[in-house]
Amino acid sequence: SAYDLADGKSVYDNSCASCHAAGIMGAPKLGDAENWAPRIEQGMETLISKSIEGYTSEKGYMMPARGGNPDLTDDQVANAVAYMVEETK
Ligand code: HEB
Repeated sequence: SAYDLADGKSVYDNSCASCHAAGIMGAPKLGDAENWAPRIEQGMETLISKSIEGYTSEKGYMMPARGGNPDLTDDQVANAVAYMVEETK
C-alpha cells in the first residue's frame, strides 16, 4: 500500500496508544477485530478523515482531532490509521 506502516507504528505509540491500547473511554482497542470490522467497512478515506477532524459518536464517545496532537500531519494520521487497521485484521 501507499501507507508507511513503520511511521504509523511510531505515531500510534506516541499519540494513539494512550486510548487505543487498552480501549479506554469507548476507544476501539487495537486488535479487537469484532469492534473494528464495521469501522473498517467505512473505508480508509472515511476512517482517516474522521481521525484528522475528530468526531463524537452517538454514544457520546469522543475521538479527538489528530488524537489531540495538532502537530501531526495528515500523512502521519493516515499512516497511524493504516497501522491500526493492519494490526487488527
Ligand atoms: Fe481514536 C475512534 C484513530 C487517538 C479516542 N480512532 C477511532 C477510529 C480511528 C481512530 C481510525 C475509528 C473511527 C471510526 O470508527 O470511524 N485515534 C486514531 C488515531 C489516533 C487516535 C490514528 C492517534 C493519532 N483516539 C485517540 C486518542 C483518544 C482516542 C488519543 C482518546 C483521548 N478514538 C477514540 C474514541 C473512538 C476513537 C473514543 C471511538 C468513537 C466511537 O465510539 O466511534
